[in-house]
Parts: sequence; structure tokens; C-alpha cells
Amino acid sequence: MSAVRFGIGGPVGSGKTALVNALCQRLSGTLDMAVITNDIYTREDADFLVRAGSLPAERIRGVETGACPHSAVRDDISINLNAVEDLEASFGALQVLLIESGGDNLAATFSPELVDYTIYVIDVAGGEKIPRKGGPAQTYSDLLLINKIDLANHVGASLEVMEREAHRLRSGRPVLLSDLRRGVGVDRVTDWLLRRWQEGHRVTEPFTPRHSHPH
Ligand SMILES: Nc1nc2c(ncn2[C@@H]2O[C@H](COP(=O)(O)OP(=O)(O)O)[C@@H](O)[C@H]2O)c(=O)[nH]1
Ligand SMILES: [Mg+2]
Repeated sequence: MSAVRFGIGGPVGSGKTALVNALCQRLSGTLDMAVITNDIYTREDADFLVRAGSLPAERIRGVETGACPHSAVRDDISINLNAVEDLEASFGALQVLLIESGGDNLAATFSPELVDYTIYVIDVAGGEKIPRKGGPAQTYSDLLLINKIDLANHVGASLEVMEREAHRLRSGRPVLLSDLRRGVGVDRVTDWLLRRWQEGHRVTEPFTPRHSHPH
């Protein structure tokens, strides 16, 4: 079986790279992993992950997306698919591939042709109103992670309100909370990812219209 691919999306600064790092630190001893990061003009996230020792450098690819980072994971996904093929050719037994999107807005989603499962990361510092704003990624991602719970008091955000509204928005799809700076909540995300990995590739409905959102 080829690697099960997880897309990690969310606004700039919400903690996507911190999540990628935490997942690699926890799981790379057990699973054969690689990472692709999408950045607008740089490979900053890839460089950060290499410095942090998340994975050996050759397992971390940074792609430069140009001005439309969400397009590179949703519409014109070829640069990402090339990186996927490249990694699969280099590491034949790859089991898990994490693909971090560039910073996006609440409307961004991943193409089902690029990833099997999606995690959407929002953060408390953006204010308690974020789940109320809805949007397809917050609503339909396979996991919604509310990160930076350590900052709730500083910004006057209520975690209870955020969690409740996130659950209301997502009608049963999972919501988890984390403080990735201190590793709080990482176990649950890890468990969730392992369960999805065990289920294997997502089988998409044959008649699901792809590219259904005009750019
Ligand atoms: N206080 C706090 N800071 C965090 C947390 N998670 C990430 N950060 C910090 O937030 C900043 C942005 O994180 P990053 O992972 O680069 O966000 P990305 O743009 O979504 O990839 C970095 O300085 C992180 O160290 C958290 O849970 N709490
Ligand atoms: Mg990042």
C-alpha cells in the first residue's frame, strides 16, 4: 500500500508546522514517514523541520507555491503530486505522508486527489469567534484542532464556547484541543492519526465532483 496522506491546513501561524513536528517526533519511530510543506516564496517551514530534527532532511520536501498557496493543494496540485511521487520513489515503504498547506483562509480545502484525510488547525489567539465563521475546511475537515489553548486567558477567549460551537458546526466530526508548545493534546491527535492510518486510504465516492470550487 502506498502512504496514507494527511493534509494539514489552517490560517498562517495557527500551528500547522508545530503539529507536523509533534507528529513526526511521536510517530517516526513506529512509522515510515515523510513531509511536504507548502510555502509561498520560501522553504521556511521545511528548514524549520529539518533544524528541529523532525525527520531526516531527505524526508522533508518544501515546495514553493507562488502567490496562491491554497491553489497548490486544491486546484493545480501537480507540484505536490510530483513531490509525492518523488518521495515514494525514494522511500518505497513510506506509510504516512504529511502535507502542510501554505497559509490560507477559512475557505481553503485539499483536493481529495492529493490527500486521504485532512486536519484543520485553528488557534485560540485568533479569537473565540473563529468556529462561528464556519467555512468548508472547519466544517468538513476530518479533524479540527483548536491549538494554543494556553493563550485563551490572555486573549479573553472561552475554550468552552469555542469547543461547543466547533462541535455544533461539525455535527459529529471530531474536535480536539492542544497546546503544541508544551505538547498538551498531542497524544489524542496521534491516536486519531493512527486509527485513520489503520483504516487505510479513503475510498472516494465515484461520482463526487472534483474541483467543484472555482478558484
Ligand atoms: N503559545 C503557543 N504558541 C504556539 C502553539 N503552537 C504553535 N505555537 C507558536 O506559534 C507560532 C506559529 O506556529 P507554526 O507552527 O509555525 O504555525 P503555521 O504557520 O500554522 O505553520 C510559532 O512561533 C509556534 O512556536 C501553542 O499551542 N501555544
Ligand atoms: Mg507552517
